[in-house]
Amino acid sequence: MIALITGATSGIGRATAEAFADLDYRLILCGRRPDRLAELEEQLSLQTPVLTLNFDVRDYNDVREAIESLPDEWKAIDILVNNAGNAYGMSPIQEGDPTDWDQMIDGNVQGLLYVSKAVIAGMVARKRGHIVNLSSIAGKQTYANGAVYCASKAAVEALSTGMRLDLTQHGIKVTNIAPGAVETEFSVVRFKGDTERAAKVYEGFTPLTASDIADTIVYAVTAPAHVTIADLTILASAQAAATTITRK
Ligand code: 8X3
Repeated sequence: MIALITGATSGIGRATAEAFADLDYRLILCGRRPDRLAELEEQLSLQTPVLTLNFDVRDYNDVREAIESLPDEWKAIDILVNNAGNAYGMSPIQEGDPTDWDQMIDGNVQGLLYVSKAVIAGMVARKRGHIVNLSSIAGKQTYANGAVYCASKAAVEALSTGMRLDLTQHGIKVTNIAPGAVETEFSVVRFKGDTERAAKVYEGFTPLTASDIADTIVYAVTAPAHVTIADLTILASAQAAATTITRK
């Protein structure tokens, strides 16, 4: 199996890379931070063949060139994990900063589309493949001060459904994964480096970990051929809904 993971250098992407290495999948790890990619390659290539691609999912030419540059023995991608994405800023819509909005819409929506476009053609030709899109509980429930992030993840939900409608007939499975509160760099990025504010998000309850989500991705991609795990929502046990969390 060959798996390509975007946003592989941290959080859910990294945990998924580690879990896939345990399954002996060959890994194409994509990210924007070359030093982190190199470090991860060094770690995981002890277990399995690893190839790294350094590009920004928001630039279609970069994405296309990177995927086209794959050596022949790496071209037949079986699994695409569209994990790259972020939340940037959190404020009422009237105070939102359009450059923050661009980060979210360009990364979470356009980026996912660009990478998918570059990978799907080969999957269709081979009549096999599995696309895993990382959505969020935010794609199912809009919350105050998060309109644009929630909109970007609602778009991911629609794209997962739309991809499944278009690609099932070509032998391609599509899985939508919607995590709730996962403690990663997510909130530090959302709050632009304010680690105190970020820590508060996970205070008083046990949040999910990146590897909890990687486990669900493994479950989806190892399901029998006749089974598609179409849509999974994973919440912390203390979390009843996007913003309803029981804290001690
Ligand atoms: C991240 C989870 O709770 O901020 O996608 O919507 S949340």
